[in-house]
Amino acid sequence: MSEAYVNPVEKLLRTERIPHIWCPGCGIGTSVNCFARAIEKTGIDYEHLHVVSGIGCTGRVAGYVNVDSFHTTHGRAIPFATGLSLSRPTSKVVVYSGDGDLTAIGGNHFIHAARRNVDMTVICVNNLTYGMTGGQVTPTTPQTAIASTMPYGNYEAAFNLPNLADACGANFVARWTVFHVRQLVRTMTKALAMKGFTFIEVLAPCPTLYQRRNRLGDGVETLKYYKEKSIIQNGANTAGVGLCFQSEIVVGEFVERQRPSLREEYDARMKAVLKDAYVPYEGTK
Ligand SMILES: Cc1ncc(C[n+]2csc(CCOP(=O)(O)OP(=O)(O)O)c2C)c(N)n1
Ligand code: SF4
Repeated sequence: MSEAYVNPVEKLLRTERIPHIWCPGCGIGTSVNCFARAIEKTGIDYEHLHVVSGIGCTGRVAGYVNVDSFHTTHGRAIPFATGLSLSRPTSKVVVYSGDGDLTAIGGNHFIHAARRNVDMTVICVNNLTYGMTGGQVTPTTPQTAIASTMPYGNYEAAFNLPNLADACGANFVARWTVFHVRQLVRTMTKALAMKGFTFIEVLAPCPTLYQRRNRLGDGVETLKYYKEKSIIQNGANTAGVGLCFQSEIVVGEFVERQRPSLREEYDARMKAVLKDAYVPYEGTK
């Protein structure tokens, strides 16, 4: 008798919570599939993996992954994760967040965690809009794009998220779209194994609120756009990877550096001042 087919990511999902809330063609689920595969590749002990989300459609990820996870308040995934990371030195902490959650209400936390190089991997599903609350403009909505709060087209300058993370000193910065599933798994695997603040932007369609309002078709149309307009440029200068409406998309692993993490800086400073009296915190097993 042939063996029953088992979905390789199934054990990383809380299947009892499925069906999930995401719309057909939404890119968040694809990113989670890649994340689950990356977790498998790293071989991380699930006991030592914590996923933290804020609020929004992407914020639901914490509820669907079958590891220790936390659904926190809007914009506050990073401060929550910072405490967790400092108190669990042997664990890997992942923040899974939407662009609005992470860089609008959560923007200050994002830049300071990158500056301090806190040990965490931040995965930002960037669908260029507030999905859950009705398609309002976010700090990443490209100029001229229509949003529910920008009916005549957005006139605000957008954040270039890889450049923001890079400028703040993040140890690792990358961007892929949900079309680039193999590359995304590889990059997630790498980031999960690194120390310090590692950041991955994942461009994903929101067919219900962004694509429809901008007459860009469904999720498949968006994947075709990602396929045709993406240029892979590993090591690209992040200053040049900003997004314009329906423009070319530069993707790849842009930054990799070995700056000491916040914990390493703390230990080094305390050791320098207190000498043998200082006992580094090893955490609880
Ligand atoms: C303090 C506070 N302000 C506003 C909200 C409403 N709110 C819930 S989700 C959300 C936006 C989420 O957008 P994004 O992070 O881009 O995620 P997406 O839904 O697109 O995945 C907002 C404004 C809230 N829950 N709490
Ligand atoms: S509203 Fe947009 S982001 Fe939210 S589940 Fe639907 S397609 Fe995805």
